[in-house]
Amino acid sequence: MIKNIPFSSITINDGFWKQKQKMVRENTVYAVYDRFQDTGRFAALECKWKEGDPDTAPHIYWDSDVAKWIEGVAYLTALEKCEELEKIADEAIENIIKNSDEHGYFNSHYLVTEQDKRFTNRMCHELYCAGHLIEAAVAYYDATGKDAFLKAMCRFADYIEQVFKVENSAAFTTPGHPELELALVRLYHATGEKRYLELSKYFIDEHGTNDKDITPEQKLQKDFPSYNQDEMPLRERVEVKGHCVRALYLLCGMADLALEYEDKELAAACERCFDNIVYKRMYITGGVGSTHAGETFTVDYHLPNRTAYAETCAAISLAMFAGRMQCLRTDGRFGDIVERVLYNGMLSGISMDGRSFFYENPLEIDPDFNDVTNPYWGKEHYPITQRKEVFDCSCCPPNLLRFISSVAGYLYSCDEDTVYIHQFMDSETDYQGMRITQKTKYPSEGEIQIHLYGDKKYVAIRIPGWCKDFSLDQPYELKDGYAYISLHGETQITLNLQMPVTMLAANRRVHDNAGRIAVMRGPVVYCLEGVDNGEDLRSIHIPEDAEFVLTDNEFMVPSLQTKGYRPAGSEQLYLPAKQCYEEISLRLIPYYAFANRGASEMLVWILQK
Ligand code: FUB
Ligand code: ZN
Repeated sequence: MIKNIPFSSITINDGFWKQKQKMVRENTVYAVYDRFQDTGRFAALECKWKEGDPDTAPHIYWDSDVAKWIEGVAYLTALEKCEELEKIADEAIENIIKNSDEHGYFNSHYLVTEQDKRFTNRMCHELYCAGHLIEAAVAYYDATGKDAFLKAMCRFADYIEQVFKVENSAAFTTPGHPELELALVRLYHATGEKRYLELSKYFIDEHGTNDKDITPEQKLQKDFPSYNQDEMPLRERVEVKGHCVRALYLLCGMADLALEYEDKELAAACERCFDNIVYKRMYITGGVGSTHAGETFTVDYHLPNRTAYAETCAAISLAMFAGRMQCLRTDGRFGDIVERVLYNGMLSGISMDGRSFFYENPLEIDPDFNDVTNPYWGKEHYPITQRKEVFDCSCCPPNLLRFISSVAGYLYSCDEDTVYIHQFMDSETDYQGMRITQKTKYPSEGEIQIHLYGDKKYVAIRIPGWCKDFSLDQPYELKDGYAYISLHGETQITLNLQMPVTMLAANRRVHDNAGRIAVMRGPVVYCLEGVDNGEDLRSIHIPEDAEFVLTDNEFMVPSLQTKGYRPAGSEQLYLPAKQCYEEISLRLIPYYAFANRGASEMLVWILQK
């Protein structure tokens, strides 16, 4: 069985991800803590709120926000202890344990508002919050050896098993927001208790089969069952639908169980959904979610740029899913998607200083249009144009914290014969007698010096799908996107990935992008910003023979300079198609860096002349 090498066995030494991890350690973890303090998320764990109190009751998913923050602290602690953060986490954990009821149940909303309403409303996130608390408890135990939180979450999981699997006494059968499924697999790995794996399998097997899970009102809403992927048993799925984060956390649980039970049917359903996403429902940035209405997928090739939803959590959950797929079957396509998310659709969700965030990640911004209001129903929905420090639904900031802190977990997998190199980061790894070192300036440069020591027979290095020209200084065999090299003791390998600037077109069915190109270099998607290139970016053309020059490194990877053409200004609303164009110099920056210099137009898909 292929297993990922844990991030805690890997030290990121330098370069891109060293800086990003420094950012989350020094800024993000405290910025998110401060906002969660301000909004009462930590105080809610004390379960002291009562009817009539001035502040609002703890929200139904605040526990998940704090749980992801604790999980992020656990990952930072695993890499390098921090007394201050551990003290805060310990206090929060103490409150969770102290306020759990006699069954082991914890929920800072239901325990103080609707004691008798627990497990009566599938859409109120109880099992979702339980899942994130379980993940946090596992991570905290792995990082610190402190097992009180883990033991408390085992009691909670036992209670959930009793209510949902043994008694079947809840008002619903399966989680209304998947997350618990993947969390129970982690709890099984942490405790060795197979019944947690079996409880996860119970939820996956039951999902989409119980009429009890759809309320009469929901049945009246067209296609509502697809919102939480309830239309059919999961093994029959051929496409993704509904709420993106729900769908992707569910697919993570499905992939986990396909691996644990060698369930080929489940694995095939995962791969069909992966293909549907990657070939028909994903933005070039790795973002998913084509509408704010329901935060959902829509239909094939519907990928509007200005109203893209592309929630940060959805990008993160896509990388989590793809990371699991590479354990089910070795194919470079999965690592390609992890990489696309890493350097684009996830990273755009956090500012360069790590203190503010996007929930929605559009591919085009024009501030003039973002405030279009309608006298009848108010403001048309457009994503915000500047990052915020906290949201009413603040799921993305702590998700970014935990994801970036543990990003090294996407580097390597291994089985008995082979070590798989999926991603490129300047790092060193010491795991079960294997030592792997990477020296690289990736993604700014395509050279990776790899040094291996250990008893594996082969190393398989992912050759990114975007790379059309590479060199290796060792004999290799290319298979499914990986270069396989035989190992004989210590081995030094130099991989050179040529990364010319390339212009990509979208499938003709993606109507928003007709006649337009997007610019990439290596795994990084680029964009134009008004702050560099003036107004009305959508009318700028780039010639198909454009030459690009690498310029500054203001945003960690090279910015690009090229020639563009802007149509001569006109006050006419409609005018002769044959226009005069003025030649202009254009600056392109990495998409992840947009909106760090004030409100500005932004454009990924640029007209091609
Ligand atoms: O549902 C609460 C949060 O909203 C979850 O983290 C995600 O589903 C996000 O869409
Ligand atoms: Zn989110």
